[in-house]
Amino acid sequence: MDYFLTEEQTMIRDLARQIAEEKIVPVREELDEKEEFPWEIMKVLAQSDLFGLFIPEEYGGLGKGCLELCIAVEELSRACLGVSTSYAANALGTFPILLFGSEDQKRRYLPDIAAGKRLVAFGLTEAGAGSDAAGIQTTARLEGNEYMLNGTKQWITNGGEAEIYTIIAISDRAKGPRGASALVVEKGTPGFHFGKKERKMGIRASVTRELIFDNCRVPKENIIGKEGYGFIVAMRTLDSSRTGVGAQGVGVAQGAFDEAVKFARQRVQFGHPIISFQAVQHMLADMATEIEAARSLVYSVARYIDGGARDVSKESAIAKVFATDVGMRVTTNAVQVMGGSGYMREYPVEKMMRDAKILQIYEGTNQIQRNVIGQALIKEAAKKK
Ligand code: COS
Repeated sequence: MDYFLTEEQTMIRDLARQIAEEKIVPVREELDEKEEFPWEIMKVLAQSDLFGLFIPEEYGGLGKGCLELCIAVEELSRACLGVSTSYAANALGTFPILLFGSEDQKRRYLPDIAAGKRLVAFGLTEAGAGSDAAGIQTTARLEGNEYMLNGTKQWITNGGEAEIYTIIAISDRAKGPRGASALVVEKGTPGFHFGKKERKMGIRASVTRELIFDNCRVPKENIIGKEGYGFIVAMRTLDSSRTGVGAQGVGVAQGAFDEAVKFARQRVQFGHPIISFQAVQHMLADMATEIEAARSLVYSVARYIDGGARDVSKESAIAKVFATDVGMRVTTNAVQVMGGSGYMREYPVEKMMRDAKILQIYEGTNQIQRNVIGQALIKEAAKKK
């Protein structure tokens, strides 16, 4: 379907697609097997200016929006979700600075991020605070001109590889969610260490580590927004990034669908290619329908965000939940169409199905997304009364 992309958006799509096909597809299996961070590909993305897509021109970026970011993420996800996660998590970590950072922080960090010189990670989740994000225990206590950071962040994408970390911590426990603050912490700050690298079901090219803060002193000027703004910073960040997770769902679904069609045309059973059987055609038809519906939704929400909509919690949750459920269903059905071959590691759909599962879990589980949508519906209904 033609989404009437502008000439620039089409160029971004073609560029990301070319990188995906030429640089990612040939190495994705090896990256997955070795659980290796894709530094070489990150360098290519940096040289192609893709890290600067969503960063304003005044800070060295291309000044594009959510739609362009979604298009790039979708294309990379078509080839490898592990690589696209490393790329998209960089945007997730940057949003706090972009949305709430001071002019000084933007000048200090955004040009390097746009150039792909320094990678970013977002640190909210802890062992006891996943869905219950307000339950974080990491503390940031103001002592003179510094915040003293103590605690451990868990399952942080790009942990260890990134140079810049946007961390949510409690600065005043008595105030509940309003007592959280967001801080920029740089790699190398004394008292900031990395814990174990996690071994995952999928997205193995991306790295997931613990961040450990042990009396880590962070300059007071590294606070993002104001003290007490941390929870809002985190929630607004997730509102901005969840559409991109939806784009990952569209991309991985498209990648798996393409493989299933190619296979179904070649695989002969009962004397005919299996694509000639109605049972297989119907599965492919459902997959194609779902992918197009998910893409339409993700692009529409991205355009809504780029159009300047203020509160996008509900819409970004809708895009995330639908498109990532499609990602899981389509990759699973691609394995089904390909039967025993689909289950074997010599075909990429086995990895795509393993990879897709995380999309229903990270950046807020799909159950939490439904809570967010439900809460928004209650608020809207109350306003109408
Ligand atoms: N934008 C701005 N403010 C928001 C917000 C948003 N999207 N969502 C919530 N808030 C505000 C609320 O208005 C409330 O403020 P007040 O106390 O001033 O009214 C405060 O934040 C707490 O909100 P709420 O009571 O809804 O919080 P809960 O403890 O019930 O937690 C959240 C609900 C939103 C945290 C949960 O639904 C959620 O999204 N969890 C998933 C977290 C996540 O994505 N984890 C992945 C980590 S990063 S990969």
